[in-house]
Amino acid sequence: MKTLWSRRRVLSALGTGAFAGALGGLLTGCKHEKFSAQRVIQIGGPKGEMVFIPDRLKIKPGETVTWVLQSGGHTVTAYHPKNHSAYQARIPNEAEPWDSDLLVEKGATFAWTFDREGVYNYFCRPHESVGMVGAILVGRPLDGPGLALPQAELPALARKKFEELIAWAKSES
Ligand SMILES: [Cu+2]
Repeated sequence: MKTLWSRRRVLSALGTGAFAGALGGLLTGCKHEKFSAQRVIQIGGPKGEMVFIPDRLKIKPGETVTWVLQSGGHTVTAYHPKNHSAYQARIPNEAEPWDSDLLVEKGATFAWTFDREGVYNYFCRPHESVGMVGAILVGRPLDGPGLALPQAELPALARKKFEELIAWAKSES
């Protein structure tokens, strides 16, 4: 029942009733104009593509991003040794890492609130090797692990994607 758990986690993270109403609409598949599209990331493309849409997102400190499963089975996982012992952190120092666990039911959601400024790199556990990765820029692109060039141990397609995402983040300063 990972989906239910995720929804509960999302709802518990909500700050206002208006936002909860908007999210309710989203979860039942309706478009809701009050729901900011800028803070929603689709997981998986309409034809099953292994991508996050958009793959890069700039938000303000304190804002919450909601990922919604559109297709396939995926995770939303921060690069951090707590989530995967093979990895160094690629999120700001002292920021908490997140991991959605596997989402498999269309419409399942995962939400995370970003308090600390900087660049956060994340990936999908099953599909990192095909470059299913993304970046969140919170506030300014402060120097930190998320701006470091990708380590050699990352799969080639993920590394290539991060070179592009890191260049984007730096250009947003
Ligand atoms: Cu995936």
